[in-house]
Amino acid sequence: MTAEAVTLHGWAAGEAGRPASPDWTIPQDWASYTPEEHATWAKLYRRQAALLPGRACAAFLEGLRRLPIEPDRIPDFERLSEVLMRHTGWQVVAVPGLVPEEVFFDHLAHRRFPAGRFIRRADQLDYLQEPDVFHDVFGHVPMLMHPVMADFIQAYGHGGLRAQRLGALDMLARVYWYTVEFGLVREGGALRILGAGIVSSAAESVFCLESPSPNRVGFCLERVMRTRYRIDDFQQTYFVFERLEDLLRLAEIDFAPLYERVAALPALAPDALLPDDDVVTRGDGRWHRGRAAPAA
Ligand code: HBI
Ligand code: FE
Repeated sequence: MTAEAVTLHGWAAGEAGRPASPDWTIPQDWASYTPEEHATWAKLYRRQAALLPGRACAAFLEGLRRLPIEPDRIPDFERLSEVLMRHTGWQVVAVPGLVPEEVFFDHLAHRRFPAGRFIRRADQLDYLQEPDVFHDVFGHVPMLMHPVMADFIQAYGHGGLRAQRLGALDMLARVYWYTVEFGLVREGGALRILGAGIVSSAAESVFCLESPSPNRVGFCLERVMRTRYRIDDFQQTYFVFERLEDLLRLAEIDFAPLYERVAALPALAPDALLPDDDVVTRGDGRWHRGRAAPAA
């Protein structure tokens, strides 16, 4: 595993290997999933369906309800794409797993969400290194039914291509991480889950909202650009949006001058709190104590 192979999610490009086509898409070949694979989906689905009402944000629950994402079988990407296309103009395309960054960004910029075709093994329900169909489809796709997320993720695709040219991908990746993957949002005064990395994880769905351990801090763009993150464990800090629409305001900002400013400042540890932070809850750090590990 080379340093370049380690990406945003901390996933290494696996032996899934070579692209079948220049954009790395492959046929989903829905008919060839085995009963065991559908059973793994069913287990994961049921576990999350029990946890998420009252924890996930309304946009996620609504998207999940309106899409052909069912308890007992892995979704068919063509059926998903038909519904998504009608609502927000997105499609879901199958890829073997992680794809190179420019391929990933190019898909997003064209409103195509690349989703892992494979599903984790039954003995890997809680942790895996590459994004599979459960993380990608259950975690990300429902949010693509919401116009704000639909536009934000496309803007992230454009922003990714630009950040690559500016040598600022690490800073942009932190924004994606703390929003699309691990963001929280306030709804009716209570905190709710926004991020796909959380809604696709049983343990983190509870930890992020209920544990006294992590910090929860109001979202601030430059602050987040400086903040390293955990790829191997629960987050030590979650950033909170006051409303989902604030996400889209980010897409209107020119990041280039921010990259210059932030690059001159020291990066922050995943558990750092600053005097200017809008602290929602100050964590006691109990979970991570004695679990030190590298952070991206
Ligand atoms: N590929 N399939 C897939 N899914 C991702 O989330 C992904 C990727 N390649 C690159 C990548 N993410 C990140 O490195 C960027 O978002 C920074
Ligand atoms: Fe993801």
